[in-house]
Amino acid sequence: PELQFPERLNCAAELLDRHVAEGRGERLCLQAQGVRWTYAELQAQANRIANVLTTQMGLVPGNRVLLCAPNNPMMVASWFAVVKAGGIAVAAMPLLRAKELGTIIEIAQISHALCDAALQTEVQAAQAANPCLQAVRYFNGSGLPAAQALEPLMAQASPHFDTVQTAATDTCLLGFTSGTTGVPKATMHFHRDVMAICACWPRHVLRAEPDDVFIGSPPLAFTFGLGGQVLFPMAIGASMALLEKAGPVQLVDGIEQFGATVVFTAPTSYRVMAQQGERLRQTRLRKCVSAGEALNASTRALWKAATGIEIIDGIGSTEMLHIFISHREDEARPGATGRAVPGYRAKVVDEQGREVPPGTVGKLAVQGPTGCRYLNDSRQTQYVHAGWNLTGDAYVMDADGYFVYQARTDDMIISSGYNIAAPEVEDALLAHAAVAECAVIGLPDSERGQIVKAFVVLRPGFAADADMVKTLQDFVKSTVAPYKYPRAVDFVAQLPRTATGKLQRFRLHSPA
Ligand code: 3UK
Repeated sequence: PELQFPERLNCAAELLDRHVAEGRGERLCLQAQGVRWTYAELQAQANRIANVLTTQMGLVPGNRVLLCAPNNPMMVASWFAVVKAGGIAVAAMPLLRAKELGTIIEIAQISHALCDAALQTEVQAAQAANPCLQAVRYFNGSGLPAAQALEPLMAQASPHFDTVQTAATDTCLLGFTSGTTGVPKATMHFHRDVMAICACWPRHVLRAEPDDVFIGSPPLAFTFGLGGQVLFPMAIGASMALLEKAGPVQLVDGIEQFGATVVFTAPTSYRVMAQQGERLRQTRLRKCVSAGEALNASTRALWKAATGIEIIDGIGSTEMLHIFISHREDEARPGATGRAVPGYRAKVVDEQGREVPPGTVGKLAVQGPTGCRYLNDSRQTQYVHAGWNLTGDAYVMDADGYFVYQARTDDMIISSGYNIAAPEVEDALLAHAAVAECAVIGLPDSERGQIVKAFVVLRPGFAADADMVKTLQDFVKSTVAPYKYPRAVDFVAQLPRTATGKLQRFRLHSPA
């Protein structure tokens, strides 16, 4: 891929202004409930907000701006406004409470905020506790005091704004890690990084067209969602459809209503949506991307049977900004995440950082145009070793360069000397018709060191009793090596997940 960028580069100019300048301003850019914006319209909105930020709110290049909203058009316009003005966009998950917002405001030294009025209570409480946050405006509200509403200022502002000529290596966004463990970390990404992710995975793996309509479930504060639903469609002049609530049901409705052709969501969501296979076959949907968690072979097969579409799996991370191992749908290998994305290199290493032969379990190491840069965080050295990013995942590479996910390195269970990857047992359980969702952990055991314990959410109509435990144990023994079967099984109503839908196995270790 072409990864040479000029010294002066503003990714908002590349993704938004360029289309208007080159005569594509009247193309559809963004749809949402009751909204249809062309590229020119999104640009005008972003420009008005950029003018408000710089002339009314005192923003100067380099300032960090908190963006807090569900996935809606004003969130996208605000993102482009901040980046056009040379600011740094810091998007926060819409469900965060004042205390969590306060942590982000403090770590990122946020000076300005543009937030959805629906989240005003929490943002106001966070602002009261964090004086570095000086100027806040709310959008999408009705009856807000004039001193707080964004739209009245936008109405007076010019729809023209000269995008700030930032350096390619200026930071344009801070992404916070999803917090499966400990205090969140802020990762810094440059204008160049945004263009680099657009030049790698979407061009070589996704291969979407300008007439594609992108849709998805992840919040735009999650770089998986930002890339898949905003940056990638705009890089090719395609369009996005935004959903404020994007559970599996709303997502199927949205695909139908907006004529979406490309969907980004997580494995759990595919499992539920697969029940609507007949309906989905009547839509324009043609490309389905899964990331955030390992995609089980059974979920891939279930989706293909329901819709006829082969899922494009990909592993990415907040630290790397987006996907670095993936595969085209015509090269999918069930059970494998894929191969290194053009532009990236990947290998499996041992504890000493030496590459291990194909077929051996080890730690995943990746290198490419993007990579981990934590903001003021000593944990940088845990992620980056000798120029290689260690993602914290255990992987095996096969002879063809396909990478097969095993577990988070913390989720390898060692029982009586056997290495057991929690996700492999989950995969085996999920293949049973009674299992809706499940999570597997290693439980401390005086005799075996650890034993395999499963938490299972049953599908409606199945009884959570001792017979079911035995049925599931026998089922696992019949499909994977018997020593991997769950010696303990608990039935639960739901599993602990992060705002981005990621399983929090650590919370199952101490069910407080
Ligand atoms: C896990 C996967 C197996 C893996 C992300 C695409 O998930 C994203 O970022 P996060 O920082 O988490 C990173 C970690 O999540 N993971 C993600 N995708 C897969 N494991 N198969 C997968 N396909 O443990 C990784 O280290 O929240 C994903 C694009 C951008 C992202 N930020």
